[in-house]
Amino acid sequence: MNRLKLFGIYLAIITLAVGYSSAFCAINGNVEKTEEGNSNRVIDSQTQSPISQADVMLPSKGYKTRTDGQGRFSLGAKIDAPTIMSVEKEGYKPFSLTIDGNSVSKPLVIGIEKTNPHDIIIDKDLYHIGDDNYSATSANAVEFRIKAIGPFYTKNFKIGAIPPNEDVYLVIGSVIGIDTKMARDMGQSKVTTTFASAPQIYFNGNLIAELNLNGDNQQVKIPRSLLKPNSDNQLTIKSGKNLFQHAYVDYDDIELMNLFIETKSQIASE
Ligand SMILES: [Ca+2]
Repeated sequence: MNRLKLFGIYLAIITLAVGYSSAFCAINGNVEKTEEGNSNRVIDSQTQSPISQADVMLPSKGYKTRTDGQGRFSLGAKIDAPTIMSVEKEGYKPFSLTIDGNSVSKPLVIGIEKTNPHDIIIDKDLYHIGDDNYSATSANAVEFRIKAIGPFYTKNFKIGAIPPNEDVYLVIGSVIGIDTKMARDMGQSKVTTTFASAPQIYFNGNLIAELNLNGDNQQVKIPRSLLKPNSDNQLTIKSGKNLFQHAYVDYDDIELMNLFIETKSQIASE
C-alpha cells in the first residue's frame, strides 16, 4: 500500500447495498520505485523478468511506445496533470495507472500480471462520459482531450461458465474526473462551489456500485445471482450529475479506461 501512496493514488470504492452487501477494495497491479537504474520498466509481477514489446500508451495524448528488450520505455510526452497511462501485452491483464508530474519524476517499474483463464476483457479503450460541459477545476479536466460519448457507457459481452468456487469482480482500470463531495474532500477535485453525484455502475440492469473516487484498479464484486453464464451480459456506467445545477442537467464529465472481469477463488479473496 505504501508503494502506491508514493504516487498519491487514491483508491476506494463505495459499494451500495442494493439488496447485496459487498464493500470491497483491492489492488492488483504493482507499481514500485526502483533503486537501480534510471529507466521506466515493465516487468512480470510474478517472475520479475522484463517484458519486451509491451505497448505503453497515453491515450489522451495520442502517445504510444513499446518496451525494448530489457522492458524499458520512455514517456515522450510532458505530464502536467493526472493522465491515464496504459500498458498492454498479449497474455497479460490490461494495466493502467494514473500518473502525474510527480510520479514520472522517478523511474516507474510496472509489474503486470498474466491473465487467468476466466478473465474477460470488456473494453481496453479510453472513454469520456458526460456532456463536454465541465469546469476547468474539475478533477483532471485539463486532460479531457476526447469528446464525450454521452452521459453513459454501455456494452454487452459474453460470460462463459463460472466455476462455483470463484467470485467475480468488475475491475475498472483507471478513472479520472469524478467530482463527488468525497473526491473534493480528498483533494482530487478543485471544484469548491459544487459537487456531483457519484457515477453509477449497473450490471444486467441492476445498480451494483457507485464510484465516489478517482483512481486505479477499483474493483466491484458482481453478485452471482446477476451473472448470466454462457450468455450476453450488460455493463452500464452512468456519469453523475452536478447537484448544484438545477436549470439544466449537467453531467459530471469523467474519463475511464480498461474494463474487465476477473475471477478469484473464494479462499484467496478472504
Ligand atoms: Ca458536465
